[in-house]
Amino acid sequence: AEIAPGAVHVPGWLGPDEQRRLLADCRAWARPPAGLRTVTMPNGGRMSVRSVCLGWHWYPYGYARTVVDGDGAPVKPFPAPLGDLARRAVTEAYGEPCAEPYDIALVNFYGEGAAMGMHRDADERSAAPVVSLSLGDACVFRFGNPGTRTRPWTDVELRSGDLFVFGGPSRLAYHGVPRTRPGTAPPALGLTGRLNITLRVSGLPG
Ligand code: MD3
Ligand code: FE
Repeated sequence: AEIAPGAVHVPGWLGPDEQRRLLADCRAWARPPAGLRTVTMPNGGRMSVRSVCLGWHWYPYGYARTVVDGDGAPVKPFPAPLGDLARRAVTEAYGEPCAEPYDIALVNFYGEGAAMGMHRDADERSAAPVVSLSLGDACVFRFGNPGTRTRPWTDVELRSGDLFVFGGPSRLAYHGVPRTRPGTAPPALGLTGRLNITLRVSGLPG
């Protein structure tokens, strides 16, 4: 379903086996060095989600090859299979792949009570679509508009296995996750909480 121009939601895109495999990979990526960490914003606030990056390390507000705001370790490499997954996801949503290769994965873990305020993802130097994959608990995803952090917005329920692609006019829209729904993960997945994986094109040199 197209929620807004360029914002395409594909519920249940990943089957149970693909979800289990991706979760196992996320657990491996979460281990130190350069593992799961809490991000501190320049104003001193700490994000309630914990995150790990592959390919390029996101910090507020830029990308680096090492965990500049954490253990200082080199960021883990971007796995080629995630590039293939991003390409398939964009093709599923838009009918054709993206010309640029994907080189960033950002994995966000939402424990009970975690949320993400309204923000825009503007640190990439590419207009390529952002690919979002959800695992575990469902959440309320809030999609706003490019010009303002405030209403009008659209709330969409994201569930385990859902794909969302944000490109074109939606690429710089405000968005956030006001709440998750604890206890709604598929029991067979074996995840307490929610994981979101976003795949991105950095636009940065190799
Ligand atoms: C719309 N993550 O990592 S995914 C983020 O569920 C982020 O963890 C949320 O926002 C999460 O930056 C929402 C959906 C999403 C991701 C990136 C976008 C929506 C987007 C980039 C541009 C527009
Ligand atoms: Fe975002």
